Amino acid sequence: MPEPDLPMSRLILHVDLDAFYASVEQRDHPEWRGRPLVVGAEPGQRGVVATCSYEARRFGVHSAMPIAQAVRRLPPETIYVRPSMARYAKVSQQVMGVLETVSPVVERVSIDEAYLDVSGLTSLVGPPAIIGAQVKARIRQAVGLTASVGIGPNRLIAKLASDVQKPDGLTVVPPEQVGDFLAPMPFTVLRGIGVKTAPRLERLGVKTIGDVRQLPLETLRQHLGARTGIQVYQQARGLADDRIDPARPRQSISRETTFPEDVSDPRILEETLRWAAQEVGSIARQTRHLGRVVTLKIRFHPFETHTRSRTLKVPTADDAALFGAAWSLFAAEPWSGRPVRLIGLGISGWSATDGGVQMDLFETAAPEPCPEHDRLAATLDAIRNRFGADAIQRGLSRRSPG
Ligand code: DCP
Ligand code: MG
Repeated sequence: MPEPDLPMSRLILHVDLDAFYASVEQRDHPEWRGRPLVVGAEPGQRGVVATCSYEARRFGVHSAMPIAQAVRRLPPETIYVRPSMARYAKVSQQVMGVLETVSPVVERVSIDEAYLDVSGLTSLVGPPAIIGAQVKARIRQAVGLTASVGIGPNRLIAKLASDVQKPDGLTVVPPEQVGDFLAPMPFTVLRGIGVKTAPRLERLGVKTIGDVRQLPLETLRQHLGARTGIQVYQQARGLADDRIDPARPRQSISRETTFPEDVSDPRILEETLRWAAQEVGSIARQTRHLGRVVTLKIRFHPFETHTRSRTLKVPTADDAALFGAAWSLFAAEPWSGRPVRLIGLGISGWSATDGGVQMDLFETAAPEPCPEHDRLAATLDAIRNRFGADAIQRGLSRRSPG
């Protein structure tokens, strides 16, 4: 079968801040710069690392590692701080504001990362490397933080490119270099490869994306199913989604955490789900999605995965409602004490008919049947900025989910 041509037209930029929470802390506390720093649970308490500075990563510490394990690895001069979500959310808003001055087509995908379509900028600004350097410089100027930028013909290439030279990286992958760029990477970075599909490819002797490219489409369809087969076939050739849409209707919005070591402490699971709810809620509000269906995903050692869903009476994008629903799904099962490999939550079941996105609830006064609920959802981020995340969390967690 002939190799398909790569699309020539789009220029997609992915930007991801470096060690985001930790970098904000080092920015605001100059005496902490250049030192290992962990943002997350307090040492001696239960909980996990939210993130850590690159100085701490040298000791093998990373996000979602239990704090006790991190403490064992890190030197005594390490700084430990609790997260200040309000501050990070504010910096995130500032960064997204900067990106909107670069291109009108910005899609925020998490607290510290976004995609931009910069196709139209080459004639105005210059080649992709200049555009990327400008984005980094503007972020640094506005908020004093470094970001890593990847530029390529689509989302997949841009995202992988932003990751290869972290921190403070800038990687441009022109269409004609996409094949060489992907070939040595592990095939697991491709979208759609999960715990079921990865072993199937491994049994075929596949390790890298270059190996995947050696397989005929028919073989991939046979082993992965028709849909995933063709998706993996195309991605291995650098073909992927190149649409950037600030308010893209999505099937679902979700966040999950895979623990480096299995966790059975319910407090760690609770804290991790709270973080996921904050991320999901924040993205849903930003992209104007209200969903009715909250899904809890959990995986026990080694690959036993369960999902449980609950349909809420009132559609929501509210962190506390999301967390409450997911946590009650967890509590309703006889899972207590079992070692958990992965936990996460998602929202779907959008409430409107206009392509899944309901704008009105955010624009106008909150509707029946629960005005208080929707007003709270819409203003949650603003209140967080003023009073701090803890105040909000305590206040909302007393309300009943849904
Ligand atoms: N985060 C978290 N818990 C996780 C993963 C992330 O609380 N399991 C938070 C802390 C991070 C922020 O989200 O600072 C952004 O996540 P990233 O995956 O982008 O990680 P960092 O920005 O910290 O590091 P990197 O330089 O690898 O992007
Ligand atoms: Mg980051």
